[in-house]
Amino acid sequence: MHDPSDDLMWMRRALSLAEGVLYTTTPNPRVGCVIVQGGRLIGEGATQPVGGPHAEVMALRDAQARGESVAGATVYVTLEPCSHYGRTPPCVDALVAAAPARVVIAMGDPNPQVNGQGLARLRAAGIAVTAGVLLDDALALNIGFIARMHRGTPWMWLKMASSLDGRSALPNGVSQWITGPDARADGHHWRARSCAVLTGIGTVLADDPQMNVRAVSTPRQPRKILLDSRFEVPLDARLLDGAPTWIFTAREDAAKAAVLADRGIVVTCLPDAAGKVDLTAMMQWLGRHEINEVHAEAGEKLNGSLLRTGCVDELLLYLAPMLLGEGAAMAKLPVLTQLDQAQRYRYTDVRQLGDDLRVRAQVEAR
Ligand code: AOF
Ligand code: ZN
Repeated sequence: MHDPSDDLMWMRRALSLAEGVLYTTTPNPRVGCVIVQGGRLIGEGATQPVGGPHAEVMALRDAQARGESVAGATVYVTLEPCSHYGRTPPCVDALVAAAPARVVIAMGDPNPQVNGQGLARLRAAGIAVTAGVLLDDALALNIGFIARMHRGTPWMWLKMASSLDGRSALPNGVSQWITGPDARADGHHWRARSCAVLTGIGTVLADDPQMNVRAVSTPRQPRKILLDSRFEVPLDARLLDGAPTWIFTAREDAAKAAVLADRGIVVTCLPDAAGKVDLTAMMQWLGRHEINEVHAEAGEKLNGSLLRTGCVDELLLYLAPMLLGEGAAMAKLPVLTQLDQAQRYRYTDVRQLGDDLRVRAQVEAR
């Protein structure tokens, strides 16, 4: 018989391997795999950057390199092994060939090309399967991949920094720095794990930000997304350097788009009835282009639009222990007349980072 506490211990290790590739696997999910023979770890691995081997193949290779046989072993993997030919061949084929006695997974693969077939193929080959070990941790690790597979759009978190009274800038525009270095570094961790960092033209014109990852080390810079309804972006904006940028506009300017295209910048015109960028259409466009997680960081106007249109799944709030009185709000939202009109959130995590608080909250279904 298997000891459930062993299953938890090895799955925890597989999850931490997946955590170790948090910044690098997009658009693929982060997956970790551990192979155990007679209570001894004989191989482990994690998903390689897109087009490279999956976690299971890395772990099987690791076992082989150590001269270990996987026959009769237990394989712990944080996601159901794939059963399809994508950019790489099916992991179930490699597993069946290696003949472990048992495969333990945390969560099924929501990819419709897999979706249970991986487990079915393992069982058909006589391999025992246990599913659902540390399921919630596995779900959190790939929240964007799951959202894209289920609903076709990415998971978006909106990062905002403010005083305790919710002010994100002084009336004269000064906003650097409300929160301290620990909160800023944490913000860069969230940028680094995202597939794309999104901001608006207001922020570009006011601050000329780079919108890249600097405070944490990463081999991959996220893509950048600029929302620019009137297509006003200056050609020397710092955001346009570095990782490739996608610009969404509501105004055609073929000549300017051509100049940007030469620099690898894709401009897409997606106007709504009011002459702004159609944010719902943009989210669908991003889903079709394999964006799992969007880190949004903008000014009060775009923040308000993203919230109002239901693009935002999660708030990532950094709260500095100060009061500013007057100043810009975190987000410009319509005036309400009754409390039950307010969008509600559920706190998922609260912690102190340096002098500041970080509050995470997920949107409640309305
Ligand atoms: C696994 N192990 O480590 C990952 C899996 O194009 P491919 O061949 O890289 O396949 C990508 C799909 O494979 C992805 O959409 C998801 O369904 C699954 N990811 N599967 O067995 C892994 N990253
Ligand atoms: Zn695979």
